[in-house]
Amino acid sequence: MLFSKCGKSGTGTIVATLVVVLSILHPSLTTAEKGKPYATVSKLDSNGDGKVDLEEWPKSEIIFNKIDKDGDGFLSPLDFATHRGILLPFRTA
Ligand SMILES: [Ca+2]
Ligand SMILES: [Ca+2]
Repeated sequence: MLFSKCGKSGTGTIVATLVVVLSILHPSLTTAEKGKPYATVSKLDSNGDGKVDLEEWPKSEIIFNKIDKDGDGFLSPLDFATHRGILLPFRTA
């Protein structure tokens, strides 16, 4: 038992159960930490339209086009998530 050292009254078991329940209810708690596609977009999005265009993109156009999976000329959170092979987490901010 992973949390068996946490206490004599079973607190560790309760905490472990909560962690499992939370990770089932909110898979975004784990996936959001993995890629942060929303954070990536908001960091680069200087005109605030919610996506990154080529002028806002600091790297090469070749990389831009690789990440732009739907080919609309903008990098959205979904483009980044798809590019990184992760599910787009629920938006929390
Ligand atoms: Ca933008
Ligand atoms: Ca796109």
